[in-house]
Amino acid sequence: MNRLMLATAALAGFMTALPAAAQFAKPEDAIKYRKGAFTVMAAHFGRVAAMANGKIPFDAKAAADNAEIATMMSKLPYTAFTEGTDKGETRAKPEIWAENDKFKAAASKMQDEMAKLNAAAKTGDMGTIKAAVGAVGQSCKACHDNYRKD
Ligand code: ASC
Repeated sequence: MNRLMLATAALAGFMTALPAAAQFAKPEDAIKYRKGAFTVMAAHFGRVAAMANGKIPFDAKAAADNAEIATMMSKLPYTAFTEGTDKGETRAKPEIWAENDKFKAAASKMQDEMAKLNAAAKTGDMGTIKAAVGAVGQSCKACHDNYRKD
């Protein structure tokens, strides 16, 4: 391993060990990060949902691949709801910070439903996938209703 690779690996290890707030140099960076994570998650969940709703043809491998990515993405946004990121280019409501335990529970619910969808997608069974897509959609909507400005 050359020195640059060693330095990069050391830096990557250090970065993942940092507390959440320290991952972002500025509040705008955290806002951009979480929006990006939600956007990518929605794109990949949306492909599975489109199959479940008959808008695009069912392709079991594509469903499984997209569900896997959506599941990974579902883990990312929430470290970026740090203090001071309620202002700026964001539709995040103040309730996220005022009732943070409830927000975290709602986030966790979405992550659980997404993990179930991931498992369902691996079965290749459309009925199972359809039910799981519905549950994920509900969990997305619950947070939008309570914690996102229109
Ligand atoms: C999606 C998507 C959302 C949710 C939400 C469900 O496909 O991008 O944000 O489902 O619309 O109500």
